[in-house]
Amino acid sequence: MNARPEDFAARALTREELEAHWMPFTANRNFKNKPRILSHAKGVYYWTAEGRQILDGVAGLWCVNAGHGRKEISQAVAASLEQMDFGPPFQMGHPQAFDLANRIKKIAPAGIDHVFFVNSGSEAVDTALKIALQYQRLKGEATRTRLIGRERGYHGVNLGGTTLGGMVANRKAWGPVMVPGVDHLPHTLNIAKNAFSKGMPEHGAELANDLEKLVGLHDASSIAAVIVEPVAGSTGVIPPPKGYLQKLRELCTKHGILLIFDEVITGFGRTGSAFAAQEFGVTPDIITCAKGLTNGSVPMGAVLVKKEIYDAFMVGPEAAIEFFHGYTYSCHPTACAAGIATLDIYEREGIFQRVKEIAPYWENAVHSLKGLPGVIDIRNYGLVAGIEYEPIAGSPGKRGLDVFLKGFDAGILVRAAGDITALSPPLVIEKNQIDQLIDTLGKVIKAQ
Ligand code: PXG
Ligand code: PLP
Repeated sequence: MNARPEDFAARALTREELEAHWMPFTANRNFKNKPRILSHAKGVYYWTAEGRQILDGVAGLWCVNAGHGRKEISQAVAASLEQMDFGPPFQMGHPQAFDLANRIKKIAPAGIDHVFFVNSGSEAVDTALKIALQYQRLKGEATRTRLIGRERGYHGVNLGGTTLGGMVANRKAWGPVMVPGVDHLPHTLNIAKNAFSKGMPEHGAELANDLEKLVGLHDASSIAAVIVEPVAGSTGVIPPPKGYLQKLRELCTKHGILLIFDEVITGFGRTGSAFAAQEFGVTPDIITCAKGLTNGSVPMGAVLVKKEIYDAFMVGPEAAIEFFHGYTYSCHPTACAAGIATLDIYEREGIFQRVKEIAPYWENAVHSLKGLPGVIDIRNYGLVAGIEYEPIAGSPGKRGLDVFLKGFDAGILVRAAGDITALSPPLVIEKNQIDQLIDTLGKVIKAQ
């Protein structure tokens, strides 16, 4: 008999049953002593195994942009699985992959028109780095091997992304296998100058000039690419200072350095445009994306590149493979079907435009938390926000974690990034649901 959602919810898992699954990015022992098990989801809500309704303030993990339980997606996935469960992606093709690539091209910034499929944001990042390095070689600039990230960046967990990221806990254990020749720009968070900015902060554009310093130190001829998140997400929601991304673009162009925007979180409407590149009017050479591409339903990521980059690879004997890279599950038909159905929803429901319309309401709602005990900054853009707390002396991160845990008990799902609460609800959230999220969060913060 087929399992129904209720069957999963029907009984609590024993401590022993919880043991075999080594949970990712989780305090395993703590979790298994007091598990938080979700059983089903619809719209902007989850339900726990015990039947409690939880308002999803983070779109799952920044990915369920069109809301949960979209039938159009599950039906497309089921039909695709029945038609063809798997198709080899190397030297073979299937229509959905080409269809989805064209659909993405349609909403991508002008000039970014080729798509390489992967299965996650982490794979997208490491693939983008390989593309950047080989592109420089193909252009006769093989000395350009150095890669530049930014402090407080998050670029996934594969080796390239781990090295380029700027979070010490994600890096320190793996020093010997980190990729060589990586440097970092300074991050742009400046609470002293920019606290409680609405949207893009005023101060900090000049921090892009640190790229000149790195060029002065290493020489432009050694640098292949710079990768940044247009809005840093995982490390606590850091919108770019006004003019910063433009300056970074100018410097990259001036020095022949590729600019990669990691849009794993900002892609597919989070900022109010399809991509943050369009929202901020800055076109990178490469975009990495994932998450919202399939509304989180089936794992998939993609690397989008400019025509010049794709064209640079299309040289040599026609029968020769141009890029020795790819995954067994690149452009998996099930994921492609989910992606096409998802982009259909975004287009049909005008979801990116909707973000623009509701963003002012969101901004006012999140900034209403100003003045609550311990709140030292509130940052927002599109449908994302970060609320930062004064750390408890001697216990950094405790306040952020407590808000997450107590929020869950109070019926909201938020994300803790150290002493910052990150919010990124499904893009279909209604005003009354924003009120519910912010009212509950406010009560939790007050009770700290
Ligand atoms: N780049 C960026 C900018 C991301 O936000 C990745 C790459 C990696 O994607 P995958 O699909 O490999 O996870 C991400 C993912 C958090 C959190 O706590 C954020 C992510 C992942 C896990 C936790 O905010 N973003
Ligand atoms: N390890 C082994 C032994 C493999 O055969 C393969 C793929 O064929 C991989 C790893 C890579 O797996 P994937 O293509 O799913 O990333």
